[in-house]
Amino acid sequence: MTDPVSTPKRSSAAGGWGALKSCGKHLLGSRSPLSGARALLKANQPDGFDCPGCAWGDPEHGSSFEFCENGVKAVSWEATDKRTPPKFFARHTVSELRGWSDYALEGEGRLTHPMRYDAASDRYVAVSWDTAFAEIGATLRGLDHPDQAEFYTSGRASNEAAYLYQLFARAYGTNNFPDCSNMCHEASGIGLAHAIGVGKGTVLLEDFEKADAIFVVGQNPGTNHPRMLADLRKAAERGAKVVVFNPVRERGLERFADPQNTVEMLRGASRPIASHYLQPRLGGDMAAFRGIAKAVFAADDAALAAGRPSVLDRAFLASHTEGLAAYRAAADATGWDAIEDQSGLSRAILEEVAEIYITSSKSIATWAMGVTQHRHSVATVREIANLMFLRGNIGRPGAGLCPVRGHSNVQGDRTVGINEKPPAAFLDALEREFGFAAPRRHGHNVLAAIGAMLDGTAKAFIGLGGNFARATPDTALVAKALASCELTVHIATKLNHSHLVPGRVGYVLPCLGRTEIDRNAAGKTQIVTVEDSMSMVHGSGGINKPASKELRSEIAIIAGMAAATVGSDRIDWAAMAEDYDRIRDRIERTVPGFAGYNVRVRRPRGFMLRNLAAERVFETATGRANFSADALPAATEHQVAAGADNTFVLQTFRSHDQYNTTIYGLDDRYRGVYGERRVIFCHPDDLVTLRQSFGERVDVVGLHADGTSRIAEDFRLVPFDMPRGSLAGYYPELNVLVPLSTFGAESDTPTSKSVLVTVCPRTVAAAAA
Ligand SMILES: Nc1nc2c(c(=O)[nH]1)N[C@H]1C(S)=C(S)[C@@H](COP(=O)(O)OP(=O)(O)OC[C@H]3O[C@@H](n4cnc5c(=O)[nH]c(N)nc54)[C@H](O)[C@@H]3O)O[C@H]1N2
Ligand SMILES: Nc1nc2c(c(=O)[nH]1)N[C@H]1C(S)=C(S)[C@@H](COP(=O)(O)OP(=O)(O)OC[C@H]3O[C@@H](n4cnc5c(=O)[nH]c(N)nc54)[C@H](O)[C@@H]3O)O[C@H]1N2
Ligand SMILES: [Mo]
Repeated sequence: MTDPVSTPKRSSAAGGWGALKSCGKHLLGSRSPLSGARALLKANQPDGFDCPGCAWGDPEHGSSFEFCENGVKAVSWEATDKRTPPKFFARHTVSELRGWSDYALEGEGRLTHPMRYDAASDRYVAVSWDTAFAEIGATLRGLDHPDQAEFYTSGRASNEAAYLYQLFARAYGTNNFPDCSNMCHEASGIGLAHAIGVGKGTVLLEDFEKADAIFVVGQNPGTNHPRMLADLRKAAERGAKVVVFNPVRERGLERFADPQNTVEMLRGASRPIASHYLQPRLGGDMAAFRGIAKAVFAADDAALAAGRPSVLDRAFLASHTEGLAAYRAAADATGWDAIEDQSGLSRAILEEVAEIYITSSKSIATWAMGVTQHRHSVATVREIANLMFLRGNIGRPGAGLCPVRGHSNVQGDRTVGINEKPPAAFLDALEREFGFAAPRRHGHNVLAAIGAMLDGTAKAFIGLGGNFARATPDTALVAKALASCELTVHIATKLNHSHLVPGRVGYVLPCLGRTEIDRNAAGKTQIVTVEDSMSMVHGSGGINKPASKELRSEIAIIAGMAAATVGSDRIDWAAMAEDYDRIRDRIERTVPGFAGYNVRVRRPRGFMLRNLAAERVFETATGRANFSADALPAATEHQVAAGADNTFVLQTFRSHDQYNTTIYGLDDRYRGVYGERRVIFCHPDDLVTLRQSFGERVDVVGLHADGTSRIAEDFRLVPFDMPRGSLAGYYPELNVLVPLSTFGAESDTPTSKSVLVTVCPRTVAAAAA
């Protein structure tokens, strides 16, 4: 007999005392309670630094300290007083460190010295900055062609660092810019560019104060954008409807206790957030939104037949959009059976949501990785936009589209030129400004870069932050790709697995973090700037003493490599590194929207990059907002899995104690998991069957038939409120199952939220391996 299945004990509401307690623990655990706490008081303040946690906007930017548990973790993780000095590397070979967990590696603390890999001893050994720059420059210059180098960016880099980085790579001669955004919101950027002419959202924070309905699709803000919860909660309190689409019942979207509200904290009270919680099947959102649109069209037909006013915004549709008729035809052609089967949601509930949409005068749709990491993500983003267009929910107060970004400056990095397909106008501007011939060939994104390293056409990998080897699919193949390079360079704050697969020449270069004071040679402190999800650009200046005297800013490191690679005749790299105002002047002259950059960024809230779509000016090919009329996918992975025995679709998501590949702790409090990460969530009925067949711990085996076998070993099954036939577990441990061979149409984003798998008993998979 197996135990009766009960869902695990979860904390009763998101936020609240659990969050405060957890903060204390993380501050103490970081062994830096004082500088950590001091740093926190300066997070997202006008004279402080931008929180390295997430990209949610900051309200008054300065009126009150915005409390955020996961912001605390991000800040204290960086402000730790633990160090990973050269003597650490002397004690451990790289092969040995490869056996450590991500958690253990970063747990050693901040990197302190530039390190070079020594193959003979299999150890990293300290070197001088000059030696590092000279060898990196010589190796890059020695390649047959600049396109043999890949310049990766993780979205934490400031505007100034990112701009200098793209300038370096382009002056060297390539547009190879694989970017974390390729694995993240790429589908939002592409889908929105087609739909509204700009790959960014159209709402401001204040719009959340005005909306009557907010659709929150495929995201878990309780963990990943905690400050967003406060805005959702205020909206819910005003009576706005918050309609959630998430296969998994996430605690943070159900109830939230605001740690800033003293009365609420003392009473132990919490507030409901979601008025409606819909649990679509994985990849079922496009079908769900198509169903809602169908119901809106039906309501409109009925209104017109009865002589009532149209429920659509006819004036907006006529003057500002293109393709309504084709979209209507596509909606008519999509049957309810297909919609119900693919979404897993009933027609009745979708009609109810349509009614909410129709009765709301202002609606916002927000989304994140649950939407963007499927094959049909671009089509899904466009379907969300379609629905919003129907009632003119764009470009007016309280209404609009809001992709909620991941890394704190991933949006800004794209704005200032981290783009493997740069617009010609930007390259023209660079050429005018700097007087070199910018490369015109489009470059590599993440998947193309991995392919090029694997087949030997790429020979150098430079990483501006991030953890490429662990964030990407097919972990073993990517490790092989990196290790086969002539040159690997990682600019980083802490040690991670990407550093442990060095190329023939391998460097790890330690940099200042955002919380640290950045002084130039003359002793003047420097600020950098970032852009949040609402296109607000503001300054960020660190306040902590640097973790080591040897650290340099990302900007100084890029300038050092650039000078050693392309020389300083045309571009005075050192001068820009000496005074970041000079970089901002260059950005102002080459990127639209930055007029008066150095003045405006020193104002308390910074400034907003004008987003024309938010003013109903659509810079698309048609000059209008474009409907799309895509058919639903023939079958989602969920539908494929449903037709076969012991076949599931797996999504990989984040626990409450992690920041991407950085693991802060082993708990996932809101989901009731403590002290472990090797868990697979499944529906309680699926759990009963699986447990009877295989026992408590299982292996998970990939089913994408592309010639690569994939096994994730030794996971504990945990019952959870989610659809049957789907599984969920943590990234990056499960990236061994995510195939390089499946990716989003147009976006090339790995399908991290729909991986076909089967479950095996521990022994069978181990024997097969
Ligand atoms: N503390 C913390 N903050 C972070 C991060 C972090 O790791 N830790 N990461 C940052 C980054 S880079 C990013 S991109 C964001 C990520 O923010 P999220 O997108 O919230 O990240 P995930 O944990 O991947 O959560 C995806 C959510 O989508 C749901 N989901 C999965 N598949 C589907 C689907 O098919 N349909 C629907 N409707 N829902 C689905 C999952 O159940 C889960 O709740 O957060 C940023 N902020
Ligand atoms: N299976 C699966 N895979 C995914 C995802 C998923 O949901 N599922 N999500 C994807 C998403 S949304 C993203 S954005 C990517 C993230 O991919 P990345 O951005 O590559 O990964 P991170 O884990 O954010 O990078 C962490 C490392 O950054 C370095 N670092 C931290 N702070 C700084 C700094 O200030 N400067 C510098 N130079 N380095 C710093 C540290 O060394 C740390 O080890 O992963 C993607 N991969
Ligand atoms: Mo992301």
